[in-house]
Amino acid sequence: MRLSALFLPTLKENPAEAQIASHRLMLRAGMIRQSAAGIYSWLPLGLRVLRKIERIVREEQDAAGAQELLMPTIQAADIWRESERYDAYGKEMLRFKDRHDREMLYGPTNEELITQLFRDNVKSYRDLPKTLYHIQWKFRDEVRPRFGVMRGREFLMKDSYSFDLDFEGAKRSYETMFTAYLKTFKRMGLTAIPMRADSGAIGGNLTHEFHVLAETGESGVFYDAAYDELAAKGEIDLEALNRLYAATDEKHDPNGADVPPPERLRQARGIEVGHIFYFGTKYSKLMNAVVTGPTGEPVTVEMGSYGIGVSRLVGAIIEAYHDDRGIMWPEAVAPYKVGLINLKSGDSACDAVCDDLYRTLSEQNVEVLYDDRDGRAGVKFADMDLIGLPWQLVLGPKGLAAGIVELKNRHTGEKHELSVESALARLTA
Ligand code: 5CA
Repeated sequence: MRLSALFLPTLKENPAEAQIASHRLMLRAGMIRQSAAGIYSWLPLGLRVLRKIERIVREEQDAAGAQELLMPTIQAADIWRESERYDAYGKEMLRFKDRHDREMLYGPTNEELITQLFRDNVKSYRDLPKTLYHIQWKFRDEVRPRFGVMRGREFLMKDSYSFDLDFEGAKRSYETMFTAYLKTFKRMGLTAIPMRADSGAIGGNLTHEFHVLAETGESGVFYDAAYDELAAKGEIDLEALNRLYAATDEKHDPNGADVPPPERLRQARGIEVGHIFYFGTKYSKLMNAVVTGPTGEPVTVEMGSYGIGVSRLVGAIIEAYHDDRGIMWPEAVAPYKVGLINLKSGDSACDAVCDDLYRTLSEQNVEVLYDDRDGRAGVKFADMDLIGLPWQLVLGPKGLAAGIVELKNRHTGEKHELSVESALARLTA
């Protein structure tokens, strides 16, 4: 993409309404614009990141055996009456009537709809287990939408739902998702700490919130230092993890684990990027999701639900990866891998070499944003640092004369002067 053509409305000043870094930077880097409180348009640069996160989430869900479908954003009120949540949900649910005076709502989550789909279409234990998911926009009329996409009213969520014949099966489905979540966040460059959440009676041990550590997180998190060691391994022993102390704000471990000694107690703030939950027959009982079991008896299915805040993750990743000049995208979710800076656009020699680099990289499927604008070098450097592409490839008349380009790593700040060929080799390796 040529920057001269890209719809990228960057801002020089910090917008007054933004209180945290990710919100500020998403506005300044031209990723989003607010359309109403907690409701955003995603501009091209922001949308590319959102899509990359979505793709990682999708790949890991598919790898875990979950199947994608797509449910609508608008739902009928009836099914929410069946589950007895229509009144209980309160003002967070956006309700309205269609032209026939039927009560409708903009879905805040999809337990009801998926349970209806399941009960109308699955009749036998032979069709179990099943885990189904979608990636869809939700609406929750939050009292205090804030921090940009972190707590929006309209937001993109991945939600999966598992259906099993018995508790053992449900536990397996839960553990499969648990592992998939760790892999998912790790691929985005994030360490997400799984914290047992308080679920009341039904969930027991089987509910976790995944928190990305960040100073601006909305939740206080307290956990055993051994968590970090377990999390680093990738494949996590859920039993071992569940024995460790972990608690959110109230400092009370829902599982009753003892508070570790001070030297092993980690205290931080966290952003909840995922939440998984076993809820047994809560919905299947009320909504009559029953299959025929192996001996012909009716079995009410066991369910769980598994959410990831896809749009919130964009903000969470920025909270984890930025400095005072801008964003520092991990490569897996960066909108482009390389920013190519032409220091003297309009100079025929510089243009020729840059155009050539741009073409060669594009042909090799390296995603390049090419700053071909007329303008001062300082502005180009500042914009490139702001939008935070992992690599900057800089070419000016001086370098050109000596046959070299500069390759800068946005994370480390390291700069290398290289021949055009070796810069290309590095970026395409
Ligand atoms: N159906 C369940 C799946 S467990 C559910 O809705 N869970 S949830 O309420 O915890 O939401 C799942 C994830 O969506 C949260 O972990 C969070 O990352 C994200 N999320 C929730 N509310 C918002 C919001 N207002 N703005 C942005 N992301 C949100």
